[in-house]
Amino acid sequence: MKEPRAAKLAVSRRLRGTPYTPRVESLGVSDYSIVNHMVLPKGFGRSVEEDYWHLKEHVQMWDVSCQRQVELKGRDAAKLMQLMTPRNIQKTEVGQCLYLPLIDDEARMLNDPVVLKLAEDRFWLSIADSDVLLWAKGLSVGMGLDVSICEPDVSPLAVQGPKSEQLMLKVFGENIKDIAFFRFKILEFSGHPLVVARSGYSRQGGFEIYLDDSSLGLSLWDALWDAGAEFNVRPGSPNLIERVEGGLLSYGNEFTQENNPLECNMQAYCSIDDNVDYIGKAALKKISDDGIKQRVKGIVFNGNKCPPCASAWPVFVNEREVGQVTTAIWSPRLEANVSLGMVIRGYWNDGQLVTIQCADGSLRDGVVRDLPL
Ligand code: THG
Repeated sequence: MKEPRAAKLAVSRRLRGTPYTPRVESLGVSDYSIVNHMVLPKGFGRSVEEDYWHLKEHVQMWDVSCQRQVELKGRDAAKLMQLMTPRNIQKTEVGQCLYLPLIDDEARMLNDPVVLKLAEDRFWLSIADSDVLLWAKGLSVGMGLDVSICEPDVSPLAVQGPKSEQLMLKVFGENIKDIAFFRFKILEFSGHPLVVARSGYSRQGGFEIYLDDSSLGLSLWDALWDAGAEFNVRPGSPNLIERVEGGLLSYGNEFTQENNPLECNMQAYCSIDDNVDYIGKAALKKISDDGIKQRVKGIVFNGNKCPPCASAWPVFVNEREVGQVTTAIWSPRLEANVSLGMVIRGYWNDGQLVTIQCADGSLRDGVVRDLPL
């Protein structure tokens, strides 16, 4: 498949806006992506490098409403949740967030959501870019489960960066300090209870506010924005340089439905030899017994700033193709190009020398690295 070239997206109701869209637009959003049929603001007229340094020093507000929730609620909610993932969720507590793979009967990756356990019988799957709702409904109907499944009106707003806690303290009070990493609490905003988690798609620390009433979107944005003025708050988005350096993978980029969770470095989230049962377990056990043939690694490579990676670039060792780069960008901190990609067995060790062929045809010397970079 060939990547599309730069043309404007024709917008329509089908490409959904978010509760924060009016503010994002008045702050000068310059680039959108589409995730889960919803806009994801990606740029505000500044370079990715400038946004990167700002994110590592200050605090940013990200409209990540496109991390839509799939809600499972009812007597069989926990049963369905466990059927969908190889991660053992039996000991998960209410108030916990869990990053986990969703796989199909062939142990292929369907999504990698952050799951929130809201109650013993209620879960939110905060999804990456694939239609999990349809899969969950199909399973529920086909298996006759007692669970209701919907996409609720919930739009996460991320506050990320080293000054995020100071900012959040001003809006939500001292309770913010009691939220541990990958835990959430219900905190009040304007008399309205909101789920607030210490999580997010960066390695700089931060929070995600799960706004469950779109009509409060602008007042929530404004309260955070006003509180953030003294911390140099800016609008932002998941930052490509920071994400690659941090080894945060993206469904549809680093891995797709072609891959299994072991190839995606998710072995810690795969229960294979105990008695947890889930769809795809036999297939995953076979893959594990046979050994995987490739896995996601970091690759750092030379040369000037590489072009954007909108299609997979081949990776070679002595003329043999040993993998592909799926995301690549110049890192101003490492003063080298950093990338993520699949590398085949025998060539995936830290320190392996490789050659990358970029979209512009240039050949670059590189080295395979363990993540994070
Ligand atoms: N936040 C929420 N939903 C999301 C994302 C998010 N859905 C889509 C996408 N991002 C999912 N991808 C990731 C990848 C990594 C992490 C979170 C979401 C992450 N991982 C930590 C790690 O790898 O160290 C923690 C894992 C753990 O302790 O379980 O944070 O960003 N709401």
